[in-house]
Formats: sequence, structure tokens, C-alpha cells
Amino acid sequence: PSPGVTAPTRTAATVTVKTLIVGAGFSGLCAAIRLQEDGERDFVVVERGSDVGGTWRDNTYPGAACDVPSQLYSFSFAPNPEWSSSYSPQPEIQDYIQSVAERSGTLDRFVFDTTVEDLAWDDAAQRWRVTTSGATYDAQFVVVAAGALSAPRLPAIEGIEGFQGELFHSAQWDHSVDLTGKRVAVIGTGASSIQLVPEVAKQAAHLDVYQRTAPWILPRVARRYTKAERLAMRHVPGVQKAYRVADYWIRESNVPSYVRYPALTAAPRALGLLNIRRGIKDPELRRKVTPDFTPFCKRILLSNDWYPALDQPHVDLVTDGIAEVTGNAVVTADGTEREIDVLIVATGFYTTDLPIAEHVVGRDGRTLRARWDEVGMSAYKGATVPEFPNLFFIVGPNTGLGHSSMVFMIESQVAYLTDAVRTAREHGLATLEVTEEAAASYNEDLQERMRPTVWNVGGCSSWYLDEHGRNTTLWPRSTFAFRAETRRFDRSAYAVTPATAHPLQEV
Ligand code: N01
Repeated sequence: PSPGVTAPTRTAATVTVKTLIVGAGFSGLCAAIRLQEDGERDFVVVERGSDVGGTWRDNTYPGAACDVPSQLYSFSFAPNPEWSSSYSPQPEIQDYIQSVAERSGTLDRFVFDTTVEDLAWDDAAQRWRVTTSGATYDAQFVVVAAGALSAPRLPAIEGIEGFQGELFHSAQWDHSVDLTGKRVAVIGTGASSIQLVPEVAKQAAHLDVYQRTAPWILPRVARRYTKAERLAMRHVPGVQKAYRVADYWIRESNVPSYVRYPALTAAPRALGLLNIRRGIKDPELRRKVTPDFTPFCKRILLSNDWYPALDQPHVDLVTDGIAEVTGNAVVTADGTEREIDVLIVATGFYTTDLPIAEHVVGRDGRTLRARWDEVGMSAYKGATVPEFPNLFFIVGPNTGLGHSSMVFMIESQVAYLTDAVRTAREHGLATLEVTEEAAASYNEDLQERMRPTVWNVGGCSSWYLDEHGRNTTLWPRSTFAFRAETRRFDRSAYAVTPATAHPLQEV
């Protein structure tokens, strides 16, 4: 684990700090590094886990890897000549994040093993009061960098709590459970499942995979870098950058068009169907895995070993709905009971109903959850919300991508945050609060752009959409458009309070 300050026990102390960052994944680390570069050293990063890494620390299931190319899935300011292949496995990404953190000189301000419990805006003091499982913090700015896919969602299946075997979520893998020779079931066929199932199938005596919706899966064109490439990356200036730029353009030049013009998806559909034919011999199984919605409506998955893994005698793909879980079996709607020793749920995360929203109380005394229940989960530029002054999200609403690097989006959002903090500093401002008008007009435009996208009209339900069918998670334009939106802090969209209005306030 990365060295840092550990504060596991609750203390009565209140720590005054200018900026409190929640979460030490890619986002929180990037915010810490960029703020420090801008001369802002008065910050603390509070992290519930014992190390940096966020999703890459938590998701340790067998086969975990990134499906965005390695060169793209790195900070622009910290290229990594150590990547071993074009797509990186989880341990390499975690090592990368740890090494960036160690080199950054920020780790002395990370507080690990500490969970943020409540964040409340004190309007009289114009400060955030943040209670955690350790100290209480009094901060001018709060940066919520807690992740958009960080709260595992267990499926609501009758009887599951009473399951008598081993049960765990893909993002909370229990490495003490040896799957060798066991009867295992996996629920879900999303990005996590398609990576872990081929690995689990190598160990289990029998494996049942419960599929509710067949996903589109394209071949994964991954390869190890050659020795010559690795030497070039290390020693020839510009080589890594050239790979990175090429990776961007390959993704940016086609996927956004598929999203905006679903009729153009004939080619990926044909490739997906070919992938099925190549990977599976059994015609009945081919039928079961053939998706019934437009490609890109749900996240496109990349795999070469998922279909062959399913087409093995000891693996069953079960497409009948799950009725309940009994003592040691999963029971489907037709009454069939399949006995198992281990139940793995790869059922995704809370996405459109981020749990942290319940714990943030704004200027009017209502929670972010209450606001979002009324207006839908939304933020201005994915970052700020009216009623919640001086609070910035990283990877906030409508900043997710289905096709390219979240690290690019994170760097854009951190640039916006850093410029906002700089603006407040240079102009002596105590508070910045986005106006209702700016937030409403931004989100109306965004939802208007969302209307014709494949996510809305592609005939699927996905974690991108909320209960009203609104896409509150993804960014509907190019990543470059997002970069342009976030390049500068646009003060005109904000109501501001000068620091002098509160003489006791130190800014
Ligand atoms: O989760 P998911 P995930 N009964 O929500 C099924 C990123 N990621 O952890 O499709 C039965 O995608 C559900 O079925 P359905 C990436 O952004 C990236 O796999 O809703 N089934 C679905 O099959 C990704 O999109 C990488 O009908 C139930 C599955 O569980 C995101 O994380 C790797 C059910 C959930 O799929 C989430 O991926 C991993 C129920 N009650 C993750 N509830 C890479 O970079 C849910 N399901 C490679």
C-alpha cells in the first residue's frame, strides 16, 4: 500500500482545510496533483480504503483488465513506458496509480481507512462541515471524487441473503474462496462478468452463467508490446504520445457517430455476429447469446474468450429468469433448481442513484438526493450543482464514456476545478455557486442531444438510464468537445460571494 496518514478511529478534532477531496482513485489523485501544481497545498484527500487506486484497487477479480488502450488510459502528464501490452491488466494499472501517487509528493495529505459520512454546507460560515469516521473537517471547497462505479449493487433476488454457500460481488472478490472443483454460479453478463467467467471456468467443476440480456461482444485486439516498442517508448521522445494520439482518433472517429446515428451500426453488428459464429459451435447456444438490441445501446464489450468459455461441456448459460435463491441453489422461473457452492454476482453498481447524494446537504438544508429526485441527477458541466456552493464533482453526472478514456475526462474536469479554485483565490471570493439558469440551460441542451442517441433509442435498458429513461451518466458529444467546455472556469455562470462579506473567513 502507498504510505499515507492513517486515521482509523473517530476523533473529536476538527481540521480546518481549504479543500477536501473525497476519494483517492484516478480522480482524487489527479485533483491533488493539479491543485498542488497550482500552488494549492492546503488540501486533504480522505479515502475509505487503505490505498490509492479506487476502482483498480477494488476490482481484483480474475481476468480484470481495462478495455481502453493502455496509452490512453494514463495521465497525460505521466506517460508509462512500463505498460506490457496494448490493453493493461488490473495489477499493472494499480501499480501505475501507486507509482504516480508516490512520485507526486502529495501522499502526506492522504488520509486512508476513513469514510466520509456527511457533508453539510454551513451558510453562515460559508464552509463545508464534513464528518468522517475519523476527524471532522471544515473546508472551503469539497471535491467529490468518489467514483461513478464504486458502490456495488447486489441483485434484489428473493432469498439471496439466506444463501448458505459463499456469496460475493465481482467488485468485492473473496480471494480466500478456492473455486477449484466447486459448483459456481455467476449472475450477470456485463463487462465484469465477461472477463471473470473465462477464468472461473478454468477452475470450477461446473459453472452456471445467468444471462438476463445478451450483450454485444466484439473481438479484443490486444497484444503484448515488442521489446523494440518498449525500448522506443522508454527512449525515443514522442513515441508514446504518437500511440496515444492514434488510439484517440481511432476511437473518436467512429464510436460517437454510431451513438448519434444508430443506423450506421451495421458493421459492428456484423462483426459481433461473426464473433459469435467463430466462438461457438452449438447453434442453440449461438441463438441464446445473440443480442436483440442495437449495438452500442449498452456498453460494447471486448473479448476473445467469452464465447469459447460458454461453449464448454461443464458451463451452462441459463437464460430463464431467476425466481429465487434457496439454501444452496438458484431456482429459475420454470422451477429448475441448480445447486451450487459459490454464487458470484457481477450485477454492476449504483450509477443513476449515487449513494453519496444522500449524505450531502446544501445551502437550503436539503440533500442532493432530494434535489435530484426533483430535477433528475444532473450537474453543470458534470461538476457543480445549484444550492451546493463550492462543491465540485469529478466524474459527475453525464461525464461517463462508453468508448474512450475516463482519464481524459478526469483531466478535463480537474482543469475546470483547478481554474475555479484559482479564480476564487485571485478575486478574493468565498463562494462560487452555479446559477439555476446556467445549470438548467446546460442540461436542457445535453438532454436534447441525448434524445436521438442509440442509448435512448437502441431498444435496451442499461445502467446509463435512470428510472425515467433519462441518460444521466454519459457524455453525448466528443471527448474534445468536453475538453473545450471545461478548459476555463466560466465565472459568468456562477453567483459569487466576496470573501470580505465574511471577515472571519480566511480565503
Ligand atoms: O456491470 P453491468 P459490470 N438478475 O451493470 C445483470 C465498467 N467496467 O460490473 O443487462 C439478473 O454492466 C445485468 O443484466 P441486464 C464499464 O463501464 C469496465 O459488468 O441489466 N441479472 C448485466 O448483465 C461497465 O459498463 C471494465 O439485463 C442481473 C450485469 O448484471 C461498468 O463498469 C470492466 C440482475 C451487470 O452489468 C459496469 O460493468 C468492468 C438481476 N437482478 C467494468 N441485476 C473494463 O474496462 C443485474 N443483472 C473492461
